[in-house]
Amino acid sequence: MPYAYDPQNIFARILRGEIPNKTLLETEHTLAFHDIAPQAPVHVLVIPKGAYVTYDHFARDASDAEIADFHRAVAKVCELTGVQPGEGGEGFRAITNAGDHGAQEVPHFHLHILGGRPLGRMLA
Ligand code: DGP
Repeated sequence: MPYAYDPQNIFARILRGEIPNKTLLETEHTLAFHDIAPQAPVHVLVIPKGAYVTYDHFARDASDAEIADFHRAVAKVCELTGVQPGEGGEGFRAITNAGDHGAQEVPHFHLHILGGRPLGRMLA
């Protein structure tokens, strides 16, 4: 069944306050927190509070308000972490893994924001 959401996934538990996290930003529809196993000096996960499994699920079913709030939160994370190119930062990478071929581990949609060091060229 596509987009079957597991309410026991780790990010759902973080959203319910059952597991601690290092929150960077919280808005009405979005939470951003530091990854537990950072792959770069900046490694923040941005997640919607709604129950969406993957990016395409979110983009299909979330309200315009949720989608706008999410992307504004991404921009705010870039500002807060100082990675935004053009505003004094040196740049970042945004990644979302989806499904088996995408090697998604946590089945709650999340965007990785990575930065703080040169990340090299990577498309796959
Ligand atoms: P992905 O492979 O895209 O599903 O990445 C899942 C990420 O979630 C991975 O970078 C590690 C992170 N992660 C897993 N469990 C926790 C947790 O309990 N807290 C935090 N902050 N991050 C977690």
